[in-house]
Amino acid sequence: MLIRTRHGWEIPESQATPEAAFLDRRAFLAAGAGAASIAAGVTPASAQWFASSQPNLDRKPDPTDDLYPARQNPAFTLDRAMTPEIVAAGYNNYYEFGSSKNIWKQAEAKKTRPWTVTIDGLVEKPFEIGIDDLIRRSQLEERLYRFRCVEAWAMAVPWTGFTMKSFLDIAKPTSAAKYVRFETFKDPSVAPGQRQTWYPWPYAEAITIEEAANELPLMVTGVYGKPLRNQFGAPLRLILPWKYGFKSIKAITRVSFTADRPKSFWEQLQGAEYGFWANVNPEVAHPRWSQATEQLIGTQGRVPTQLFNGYAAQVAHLYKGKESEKLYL
Ligand SMILES: Nc1nc2c(c(=O)[nH]1)N[C@H]1C(S)=C(S)[C@@H](COP(=O)(O)O)O[C@H]1N2
Ligand SMILES: [Mo]
Repeated sequence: MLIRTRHGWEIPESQATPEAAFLDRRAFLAAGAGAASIAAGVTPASAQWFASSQPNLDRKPDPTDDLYPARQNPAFTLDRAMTPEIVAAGYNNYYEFGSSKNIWKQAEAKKTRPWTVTIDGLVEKPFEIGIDDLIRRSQLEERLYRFRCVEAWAMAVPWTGFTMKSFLDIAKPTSAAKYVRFETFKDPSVAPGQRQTWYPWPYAEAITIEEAANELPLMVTGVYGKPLRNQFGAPLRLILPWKYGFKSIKAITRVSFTADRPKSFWEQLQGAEYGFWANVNPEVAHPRWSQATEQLIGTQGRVPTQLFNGYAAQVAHLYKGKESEKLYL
């Protein structure tokens, strides 16, 4: 993603960090000893840096622990190995806590209880709901999804959550609602990234009501068979597996239904590179890099990127008649 400094220098995340080298070190460490050929590239300094940043997978009790693991929905299968938890939990984008991938420690500072979600805008009646009420009113399931960041890295993860479709039944939008806008908390006292006032905090994202009603969008409350860790966006985030990862907003505090198309965080920052639709397409390059292939984090491998990240059967129909729009940016 874009990193904006006070001076307006703009460096894409994929060029700002030597990602390939970083990932190879991670793969080596995650695999344990024995990968001598990979180890050859590890300098003492970088190895030490990596070791000191490896995520701690210990967990504190969570009020929803009894709901995990949830039943896995067999309709969603993978064509690749699952990304190990130790890899996914240590390689995150969460700009509230910094612009590096290594934010798991900083993210632990965020309290995720009490947590209220506000539902407002074009709904029958605006209301607030406590996160534990919302989770217990919903049907949790586990789904294995591919996940593709706009920076051309990818992972495969077992998310747990409830469908956005079922959330619409709770929220009760009116027939005037055309878009759903999601917003993250704003608290610069615990999220140092939010002291960078040139970003348009709070992080916000939006989809159409038709996209929201599709079977794929998941309101995610857990991952790897347990409640979400903070770095993944606890206690509630969205997952839209056919879109670039920046659409999958973390730490949701407000869901608003609107008639006009909202502008997202990244669209406000750099609309020419990060648009509203952001559907994955290997043939439409980002203005600064190709999207044809993707790096599977935790491995040495790159694989071809798939149209709609492999979910065309479920979502391609949503875009019929919209071909004049920038559907893949
Ligand atoms: N609130 C918030 N949500 C966010 C982001 C963020 O910085 N803040 N980053 C996005 C981007 S760019 C990606 S790729 C995914 C990363 O999700 P992960 O860390 O669980 O892999 O979260 C998305 N959701
Ligand atoms: Mo991303």
